[in-house]
Amino acid sequence: MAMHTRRRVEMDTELQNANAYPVPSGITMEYGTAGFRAPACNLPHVMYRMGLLAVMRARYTREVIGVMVTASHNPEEDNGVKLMEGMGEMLPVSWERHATSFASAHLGELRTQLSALLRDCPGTESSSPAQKYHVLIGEDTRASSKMLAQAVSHGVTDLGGTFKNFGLVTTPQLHYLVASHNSEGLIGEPSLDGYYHKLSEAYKALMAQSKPQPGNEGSYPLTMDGANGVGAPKMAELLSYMKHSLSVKIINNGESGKLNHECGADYVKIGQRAPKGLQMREGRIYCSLDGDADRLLYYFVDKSDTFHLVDGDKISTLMAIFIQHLLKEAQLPFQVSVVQTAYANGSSTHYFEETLLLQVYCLPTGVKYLHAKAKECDIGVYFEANGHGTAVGDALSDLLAVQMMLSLLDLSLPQLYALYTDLPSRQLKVKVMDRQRITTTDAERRVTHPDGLQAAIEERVHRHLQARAFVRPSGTEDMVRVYAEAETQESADCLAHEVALLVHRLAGGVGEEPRAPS
Ligand code: NG1
Ligand code: ZN
Repeated sequence: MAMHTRRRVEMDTELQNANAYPVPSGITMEYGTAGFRAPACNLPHVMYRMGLLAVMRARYTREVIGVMVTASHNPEEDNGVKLMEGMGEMLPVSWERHATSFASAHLGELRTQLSALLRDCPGTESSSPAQKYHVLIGEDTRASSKMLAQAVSHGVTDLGGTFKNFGLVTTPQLHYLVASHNSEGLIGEPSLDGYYHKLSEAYKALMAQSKPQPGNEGSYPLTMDGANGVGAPKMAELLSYMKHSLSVKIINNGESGKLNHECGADYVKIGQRAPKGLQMREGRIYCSLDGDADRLLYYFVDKSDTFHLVDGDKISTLMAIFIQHLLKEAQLPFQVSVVQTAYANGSSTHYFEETLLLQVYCLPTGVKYLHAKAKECDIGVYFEANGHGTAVGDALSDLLAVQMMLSLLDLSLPQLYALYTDLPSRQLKVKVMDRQRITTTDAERRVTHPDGLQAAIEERVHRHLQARAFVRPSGTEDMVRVYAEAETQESADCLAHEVALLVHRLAGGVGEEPRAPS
């Protein structure tokens, strides 16, 4: 009874900021692969509610919870939020539905949902005052991020939680801060200084084992495109810890350009071209981050100025080779497996299976799925083709890892690129009335609804050589994504366009029919 009274008091006297965050009419959102994403103006109420949910989750897990305000590679006008916990993992799938129902709950419903969650919290009755529930907040460089982070903090304090807003951090830096807080410093000092220190010292120690050879990676200067986002200033901070062990020229550092606009990892990957304005030169290597620095891609031009992309698949190739090499040296019998999504280039899958003789798994889009599968393996290597790797996908640590592995294997980026030849591919987007009407199976490689769409896709695929195509609703944009690959670029472009037309016709396309890629 006493327990019941205490809970009621909590619910009745708090939520004093709730009235400042009403749910706008006609807006419903789903907590997807990357949390919530939407135009920033539609998000204040969601942020406030995620502050509340973070405290509930902290209560439930007895751990410090992170809330990152970012929309990653989306345009500057969008924003988003995702929760992270424990050792920096994503919110478990079982709590995503709470996030979804909180996001559109009006005050009365919110109280009911909070009470229901509280009832389910193990050991709530014996817990000490709410002050022990602590939330770490991070923001990207978007103009809206400050105000939205403040809305999160209002949610936290309304439930009696405490928070620390770290301000501008990369998404992976917040993952680190959460994990290091929860491990009481075991994985490093819970501060940005601790993060930089840990990364730079590990890099220096590993690089001390490399014997620079003429013509190896040491002689390829690196230029990094920061997507005009948070990764640029954070890379500059990291470099100040590296002393002379790494030199990187940073472009698109946010001083003049717009976030993710004609630059950044998504622009480079989708368009298979350099960021706008970058004059690439043979003999240099280049890389791009996305807006919150959890994706990394490399690229270079050859003698004839042809652009070549070293994407997430090629980075996982490098990692798998490196780990195999270490296992061989140490004579350890572990099996290395590679976990991919349907977006992995068919040539990479073939190379892993046939040349490196590794087990390959295909999982639905979203690193949380890949991470879960990788944990079942002896050693699991995973990257999405777009350069998002590991559960936190830290582009800064991945950059150090790539530089280190190339150096220790005495391999150049063009040599890594040449290990196998990607099949030409094309990605397109189609706007439909309700993208959730499209359902898929077999790790998103086959459509199950609407009827007839899968058969029509297959019929088109058969018209092309070495071809494959699939469609799925995006979890981060209000779009259906189309992917096609085939023997030639022309064929891949044509197939992607044909499939996009099918989606438009059979799945309720909005506006004009999709145009052929130019
Ligand atoms: P959606 O919008 O669900 O396709 C995109 C990426 C994912 C993942 C998330 C989160 C592609 C095709 N999709 O998801 O791989 O990185 O963003 O950032 O690249
Ligand atoms: Zn990102």
